[in-house]
Amino acid sequence: MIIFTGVMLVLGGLVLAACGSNASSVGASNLHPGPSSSGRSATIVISNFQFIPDQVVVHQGEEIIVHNEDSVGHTLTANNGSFGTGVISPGHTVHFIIHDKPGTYPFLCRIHQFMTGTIVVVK
Ligand SMILES: [Cu+2]
Repeated sequence: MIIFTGVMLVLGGLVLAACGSNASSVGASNLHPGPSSSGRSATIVISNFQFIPDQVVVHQGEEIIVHNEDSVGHTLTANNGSFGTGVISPGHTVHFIIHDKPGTYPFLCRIHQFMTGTIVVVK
């Protein structure tokens, strides 16, 4: 697991380096909130039974980071079941990657189905 993480960090560094030169030309990059906005990742925070933001635009294969700030567990699950985090415990963060083809993917929390949002996947 440690080796795997190290490889991921190396790969992440390469991706960052590869993207560095054209980052300013990627218009969608400013749609990604949070501390990871400069890399190929998007962050969604769950707070007060809401996904913040409730709409994110990501590139295919981009990492999505979900942090649960609430005191109860939540999930972020595609309505069509194609992706999902499983239950995120209070205070925990999960990372996942969307491999779905470009399109619009509504999602919800399976536990609290009034919690909804949308992930838009672009090339
Ligand atoms: Cu929930």
